[in-house]
Amino acid sequence: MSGERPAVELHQFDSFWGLPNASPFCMKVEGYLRWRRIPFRIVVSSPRNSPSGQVPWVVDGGEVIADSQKIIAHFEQGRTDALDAGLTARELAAAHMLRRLLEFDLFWQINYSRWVDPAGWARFALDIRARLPVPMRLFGLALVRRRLVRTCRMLGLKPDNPRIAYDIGRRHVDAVAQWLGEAPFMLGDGISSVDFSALGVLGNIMRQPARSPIRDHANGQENLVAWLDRMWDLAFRDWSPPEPR
Ligand SMILES: N[C@@H](CCC(=O)N[C@@H](CS)C(=O)NCC(=O)O)C(=O)O
Repeated sequence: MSGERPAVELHQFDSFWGLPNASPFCMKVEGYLRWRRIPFRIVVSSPRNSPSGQVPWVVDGGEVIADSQKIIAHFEQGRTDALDAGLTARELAAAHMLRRLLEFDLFWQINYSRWVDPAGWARFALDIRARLPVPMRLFGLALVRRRLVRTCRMLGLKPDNPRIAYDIGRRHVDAVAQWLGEAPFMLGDGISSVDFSALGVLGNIMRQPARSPIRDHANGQENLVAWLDRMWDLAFRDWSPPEPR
């Protein structure tokens, strides 16, 4: 219809592994757009085509915005009920620290458990190979893996020592669980943007199909399970995994 705002384009990876997205940053933005009921259409894209070199990015009425946090800020701008608007300086500082723990430290636990831990890679490789076009399967995958292994090593997450790597991860999970306590949301009674960071990261850890020490540990925290159920219901209640291709 003329005059109607065109749907936002959400450029991201295709849905994979029974998750809305196997990238926590893509799942964060998709979860946010669904929660806000902002109409969008997914354009399956690769970081190679992104203005920032990473997914996700959105196109909103010709404006291109990359980076999950900037995307949320873009849509929250000017709203009377803007997420995070009522937070104190101390709560904003806590949100910043929590987001860093989730999107840096726990993000690398996700990469470690899928791409680097030999047991995790054996399973993940089977599933990812089956999804990729032949050139990417033959050449690209090994390059991506080599890069992720190198970064994990620098962070002390070594392929030959999963016990130490997951000990580090368990401490991150425990810190998030302790912080949350019995609150309904990460910063207390009200939802805030850091809940969407956590939805992408903890959703990816706790609801991926393959078991891993970090998945099992997080799913052993009752408050995290209840929080994830709550967030999933708010954001992904209407979502169902696409038919296998
Ligand atoms: N700060 C970015 C991080 C996005 C990100 O790391 N995306 C990953 C996929 S999970 C990516 O595109 N990686 C490709 C690369 O860095 O080359 C955000 O919040 O959107």
